[in-house]
Amino acid sequence: MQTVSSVAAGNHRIDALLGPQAWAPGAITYSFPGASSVWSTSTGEYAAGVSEPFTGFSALDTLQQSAVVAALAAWTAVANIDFTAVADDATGQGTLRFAWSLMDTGLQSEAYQPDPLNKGGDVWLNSAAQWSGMAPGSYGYSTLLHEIGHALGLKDSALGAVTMPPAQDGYATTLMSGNALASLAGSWVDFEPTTPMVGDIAAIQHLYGADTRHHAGDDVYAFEQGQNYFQTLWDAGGTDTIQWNGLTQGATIDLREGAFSSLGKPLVYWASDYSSSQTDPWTVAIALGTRIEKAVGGSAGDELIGNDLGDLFMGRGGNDTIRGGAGLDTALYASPRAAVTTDRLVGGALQVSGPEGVDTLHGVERAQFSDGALGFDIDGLGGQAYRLYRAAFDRAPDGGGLGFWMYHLDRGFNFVEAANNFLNSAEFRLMYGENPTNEQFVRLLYVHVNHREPEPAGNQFWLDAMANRDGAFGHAWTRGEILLQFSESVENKANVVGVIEDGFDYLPYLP
Ligand SMILES: [Ca+2]
Ligand SMILES: [Ca+2]
Ligand SMILES: [Ca+2]
Repeated sequence: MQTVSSVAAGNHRIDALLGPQAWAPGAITYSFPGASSVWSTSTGEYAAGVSEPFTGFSALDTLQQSAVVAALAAWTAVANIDFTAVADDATGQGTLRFAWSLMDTGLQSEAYQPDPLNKGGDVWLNSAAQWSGMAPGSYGYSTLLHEIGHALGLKDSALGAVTMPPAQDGYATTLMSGNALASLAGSWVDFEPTTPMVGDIAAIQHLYGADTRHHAGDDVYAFEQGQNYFQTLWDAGGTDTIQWNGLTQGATIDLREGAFSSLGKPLVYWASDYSSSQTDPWTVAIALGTRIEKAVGGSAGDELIGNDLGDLFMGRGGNDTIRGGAGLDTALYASPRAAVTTDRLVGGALQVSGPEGVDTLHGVERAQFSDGALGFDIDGLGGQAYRLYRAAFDRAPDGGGLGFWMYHLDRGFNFVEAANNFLNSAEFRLMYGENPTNEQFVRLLYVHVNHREPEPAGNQFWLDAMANRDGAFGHAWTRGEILLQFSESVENKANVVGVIEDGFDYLPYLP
């Protein structure tokens, strides 16, 4: 099959995994050689009569073939690669071929990298080596993933001109590494990767493009206490959830690209000679370019970490720590609003206490309950909408109205336009009169927002701004702009903060 030269990505973690060639675009065939298979002995191909395929050749049994098909699928899931099974006999054979051979006992397996030669893409498994089955999680299965990586054009992470930085030269980054744990040369792990890992996915996508159809819908990735996991999630789109079903064991779920979550049994890493071991809780990574929108914790205390976008968090039972990061983040509760109390802690975090435990929320802007919601973003759009109500109407907002405006402001509705809507409302006209003069308008703002008569200098300032006196204000400020200035004034903020700092109630708007 035709090959193309690999082009460096300029990204060390990718380039450390690139072999010289990859397959040209198009479906890649594979086959399982048997007794009727033929092997080229032309120049550059297999040497006649010696070594593989002529020494100790045997075919894979059906169980082993199934394991190969699963391992191939693990690569097609992440990259724009399609495999087609073909017969392997005198009339033809696949580009990738999988069979047993008899090699040195020190070798587990080997593969020929992409090459226009016939043997390019051939994968040989050593029948003299130890194989503890080929189920996902076994060394046998990860060996298949590794050799298919070679057969597709990836190289060993520690060989060649560009090598993986030592801190990343382990399975957590790449199963093309010889170390299970990056800091421990030649180390082993009790449960092997079941998918290509973060670096492998980035490298194979660099060569072939990403699979943009894999799990493109809404997916729930559920993980169970007591189970082993070691994998990377590649998900092409949709609204997706990582759900931890732990009963007594807490998890960390980290929704950031490239980050690891601790889900299931910790991994046990062993030194190359099994003289020592260490455990590591980090088992499930999110591929670069994959966005998971929601984290659901288990019954115990969990840590849920968001990415830079708007995340959804459901801590469920236990005392959870939730870190929203950037974006408009929401904590979800099954409890009714009235069952929960909230308290803003020193430093700004929110403590939410109720039937689902005592949770600590950092950088989480909203909480949603079975029958209502709370806004915590007193400096964000929610707090601004709340203050606009207080400023315009001199009262606490009604939950439905506040929810309506938060919904639209969250989605980019112009704040001055929102203020104009308040000015034009029947409630405002009742308080300010149908057609107040500028002087009346400013005085009533002082009375309703600041609860006092205007001081002369301040009064004059607003009147000057509305007239753009001497051109000093850029333009004549509209009443909507003036209302917003009062709403976001230090004085109004100080008047309101005590009421809203532990969260302000609203009813989520459902368009
Ligand atoms: Ca999805
Ligand atoms: Ca909780
Ligand atoms: Ca976030």
